[in-house]
Amino acid sequence: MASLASLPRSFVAASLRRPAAFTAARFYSAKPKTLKERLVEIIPEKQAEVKEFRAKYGSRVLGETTVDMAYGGMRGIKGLVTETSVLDPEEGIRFRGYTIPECQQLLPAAQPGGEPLPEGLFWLLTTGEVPTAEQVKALSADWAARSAIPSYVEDILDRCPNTLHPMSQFSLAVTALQHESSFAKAYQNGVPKSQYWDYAFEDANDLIAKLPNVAARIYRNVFKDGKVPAIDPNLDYGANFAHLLGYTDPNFVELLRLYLTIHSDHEGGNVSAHTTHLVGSALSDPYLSFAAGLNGLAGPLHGLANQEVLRWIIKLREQVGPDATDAEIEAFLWKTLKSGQVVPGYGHAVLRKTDPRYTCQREFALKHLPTDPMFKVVSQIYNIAPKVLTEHGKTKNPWPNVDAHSGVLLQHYGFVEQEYYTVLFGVSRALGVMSSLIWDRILGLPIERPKSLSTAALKKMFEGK
Ligand code: HAX
Repeated sequence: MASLASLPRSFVAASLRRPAAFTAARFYSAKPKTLKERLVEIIPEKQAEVKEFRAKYGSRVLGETTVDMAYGGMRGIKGLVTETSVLDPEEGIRFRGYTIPECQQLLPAAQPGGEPLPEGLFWLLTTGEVPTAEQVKALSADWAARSAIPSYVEDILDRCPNTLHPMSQFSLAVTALQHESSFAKAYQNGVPKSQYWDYAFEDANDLIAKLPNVAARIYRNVFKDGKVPAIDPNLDYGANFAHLLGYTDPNFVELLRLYLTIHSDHEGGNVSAHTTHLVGSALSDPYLSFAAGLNGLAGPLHGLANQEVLRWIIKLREQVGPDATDAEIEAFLWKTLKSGQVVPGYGHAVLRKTDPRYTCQREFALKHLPTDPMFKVVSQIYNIAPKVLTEHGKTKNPWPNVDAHSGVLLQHYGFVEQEYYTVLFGVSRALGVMSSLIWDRILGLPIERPKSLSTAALKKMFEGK
């Protein structure tokens, strides 16, 4: 065993600041804790915290619900608990309390100063703690070891017509993977409720690990020659996914790591997160729950907006030429609005400022592709669209969201197949919704069943008839 004197001073100082159990583990074992081992330590404390909080404040009022809220997509109703992230209308997302720039600083990267590894973000979302580089490396290896998909799933994908949208193929394959669910099997075997989280954890990690193989097979089948290379057990998740898709440029790999990190989680009320949580509340296993969430992500007002943005920009360039002036872009924005369509990539149900996920992608573009002609158009739109949308006077938020920028980065590296973009979003979204689902089962959250009313019932409440 190492003596205190033989250890580097920084390690000793850091160890002394850590809780006793953690410090002891670092001393007596050379092996860092796995994600599951750390989670096992955290769970009793968090369960007790929630129990105590509910006992004290369980009957307190969170807010009021108006008739307009009930008709208006439940906007602003506080009726969900999601532990992994919170969205502030002005500031944007915080993952377990950390902003995106903070995550870029704190989470382990593949190289110094590089983009965060999505495995690190999953660790953070699941435990609330920033992992060490060693812990993330072990998680990368664990996911690589779990990554194989059964041949019947490959067959299902290989039989899909190329014209079936990649998101439909994705959802189909995830539903078929349900055959592998350890949660579903454990439930059938009568496992007690206190152990549900363990099986949900295993399914969540298996599912996330298998997604690059599923997603790359769809990409290769629909757009390339159908051949998918093998996972490299020495690569991290983002690098492996890029390799499976067929992209080797190190800057593309960095982009994918950033992409997978920032699209992961956006608190609990968005369609994909809420759907996954809702379906999971019926104790449908993580595969079925996530497939449901993917079907919501595939809507044009949600994740499909990234495909729509690039389509819209290409249409703009086709109509006004590659060097559109500001006036031409403004006219195209008005034309879109006057024809009753939305401007894709702009507006948000919660945000009231530029989405920090947009800003960090813009920073990536300024660093790596400042002269890309499509980036120039995206920047021009950013200067013009908020003014036009404000004048139009409908949207509560005239600023860009995450989807306004992602496509232009991908196309720079030759990834031009827009219909596939939402699949990339879906792979990332799994990190957020799966960590949330694990916590749903840890906290023993019940089946979700809000109260609905008819217009007749509402009228009776207020008009007495
Ligand atoms: N262009 C034109 N009109 C817009 C608009 C936009 N970008 N954003 C909102 N509006 C309109 C709405 O359609 C609505 O019109 P009606 O009253 O006629 O129904 C009105 O402005 C008020 O809407 P809101 O309260 O500001 O926005 P919502 O919370 O209802 O909707 C949306 C939020 C994101 C769905 C909306 O802004 C939108 O459709 N944006 C374009 C699509 C898009 O970019 N979606 C991705 C959002 C981020 C995300 O989930 N990514 O996955």
